[in-house]
Amino acid sequence: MLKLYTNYRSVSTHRVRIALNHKGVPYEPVYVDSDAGEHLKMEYLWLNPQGLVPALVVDQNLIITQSFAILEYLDERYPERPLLPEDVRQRAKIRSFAQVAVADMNPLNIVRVFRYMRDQMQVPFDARRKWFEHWAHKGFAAMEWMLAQEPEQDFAFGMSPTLADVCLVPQVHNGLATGLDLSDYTNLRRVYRSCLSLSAFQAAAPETQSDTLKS
Ligand SMILES: N[C@@H](CCC(=O)N[C@@H](CS)C(=O)NCC(=O)O)C(=O)O
Repeated sequence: MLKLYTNYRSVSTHRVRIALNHKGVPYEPVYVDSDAGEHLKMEYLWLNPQGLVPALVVDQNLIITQSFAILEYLDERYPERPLLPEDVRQRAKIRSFAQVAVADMNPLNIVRVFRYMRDQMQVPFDARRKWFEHWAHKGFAAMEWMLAQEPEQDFAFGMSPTLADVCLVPQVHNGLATGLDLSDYTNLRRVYRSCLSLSAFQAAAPETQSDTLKS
């Protein structure tokens, strides 16, 4: 069975849980407590030398890191309920949209960035919060604009979820959980609501994970 190294707070891992649930692929979660520094221990660095979650262990010869690489692997390996459509132009749009979250929003606003600012640069809390809000809104505003160009449908790019929705939902969840005002992003909120009506998204939510319930 697939093993997913995960933790409830990780936006990147949230994406992977959604995709696994959507595909109906069973997996064993292995919880990595980043507050306790487990992600930086040698035992975990063998799996992901970046010291970041997620890591997906497929078998002893294949460990996949980087959530987007994992998402694409899952979509190719389990083609039922595809997360990318046939149409090559639509695929390009979906990837562009998803990468706003994956490549540009999330990396600027993760724990190691804030720890570095706090511990190595002595950046005070208010300035760190300003940084967080600035880069989050830059990304959300671009995504909102991209969706505004599309016909209004249940999901970001059509009538079923794609990688766009898989990458949007964890980012919006994180924004809401950290007190960002997302009221201006009407299209993003509409798509978020549609996604949350699906069990694949509900079962992937941070608040339903076993490591959340323990802490
Ligand atoms: N580009 C990587 C990013 C992974 C990443 O940033 N993981 C975060 C959680 S979302 C992490 O492990 N953070 C630990 C830290 O910042 O110390 C991916 O998409 O998998």
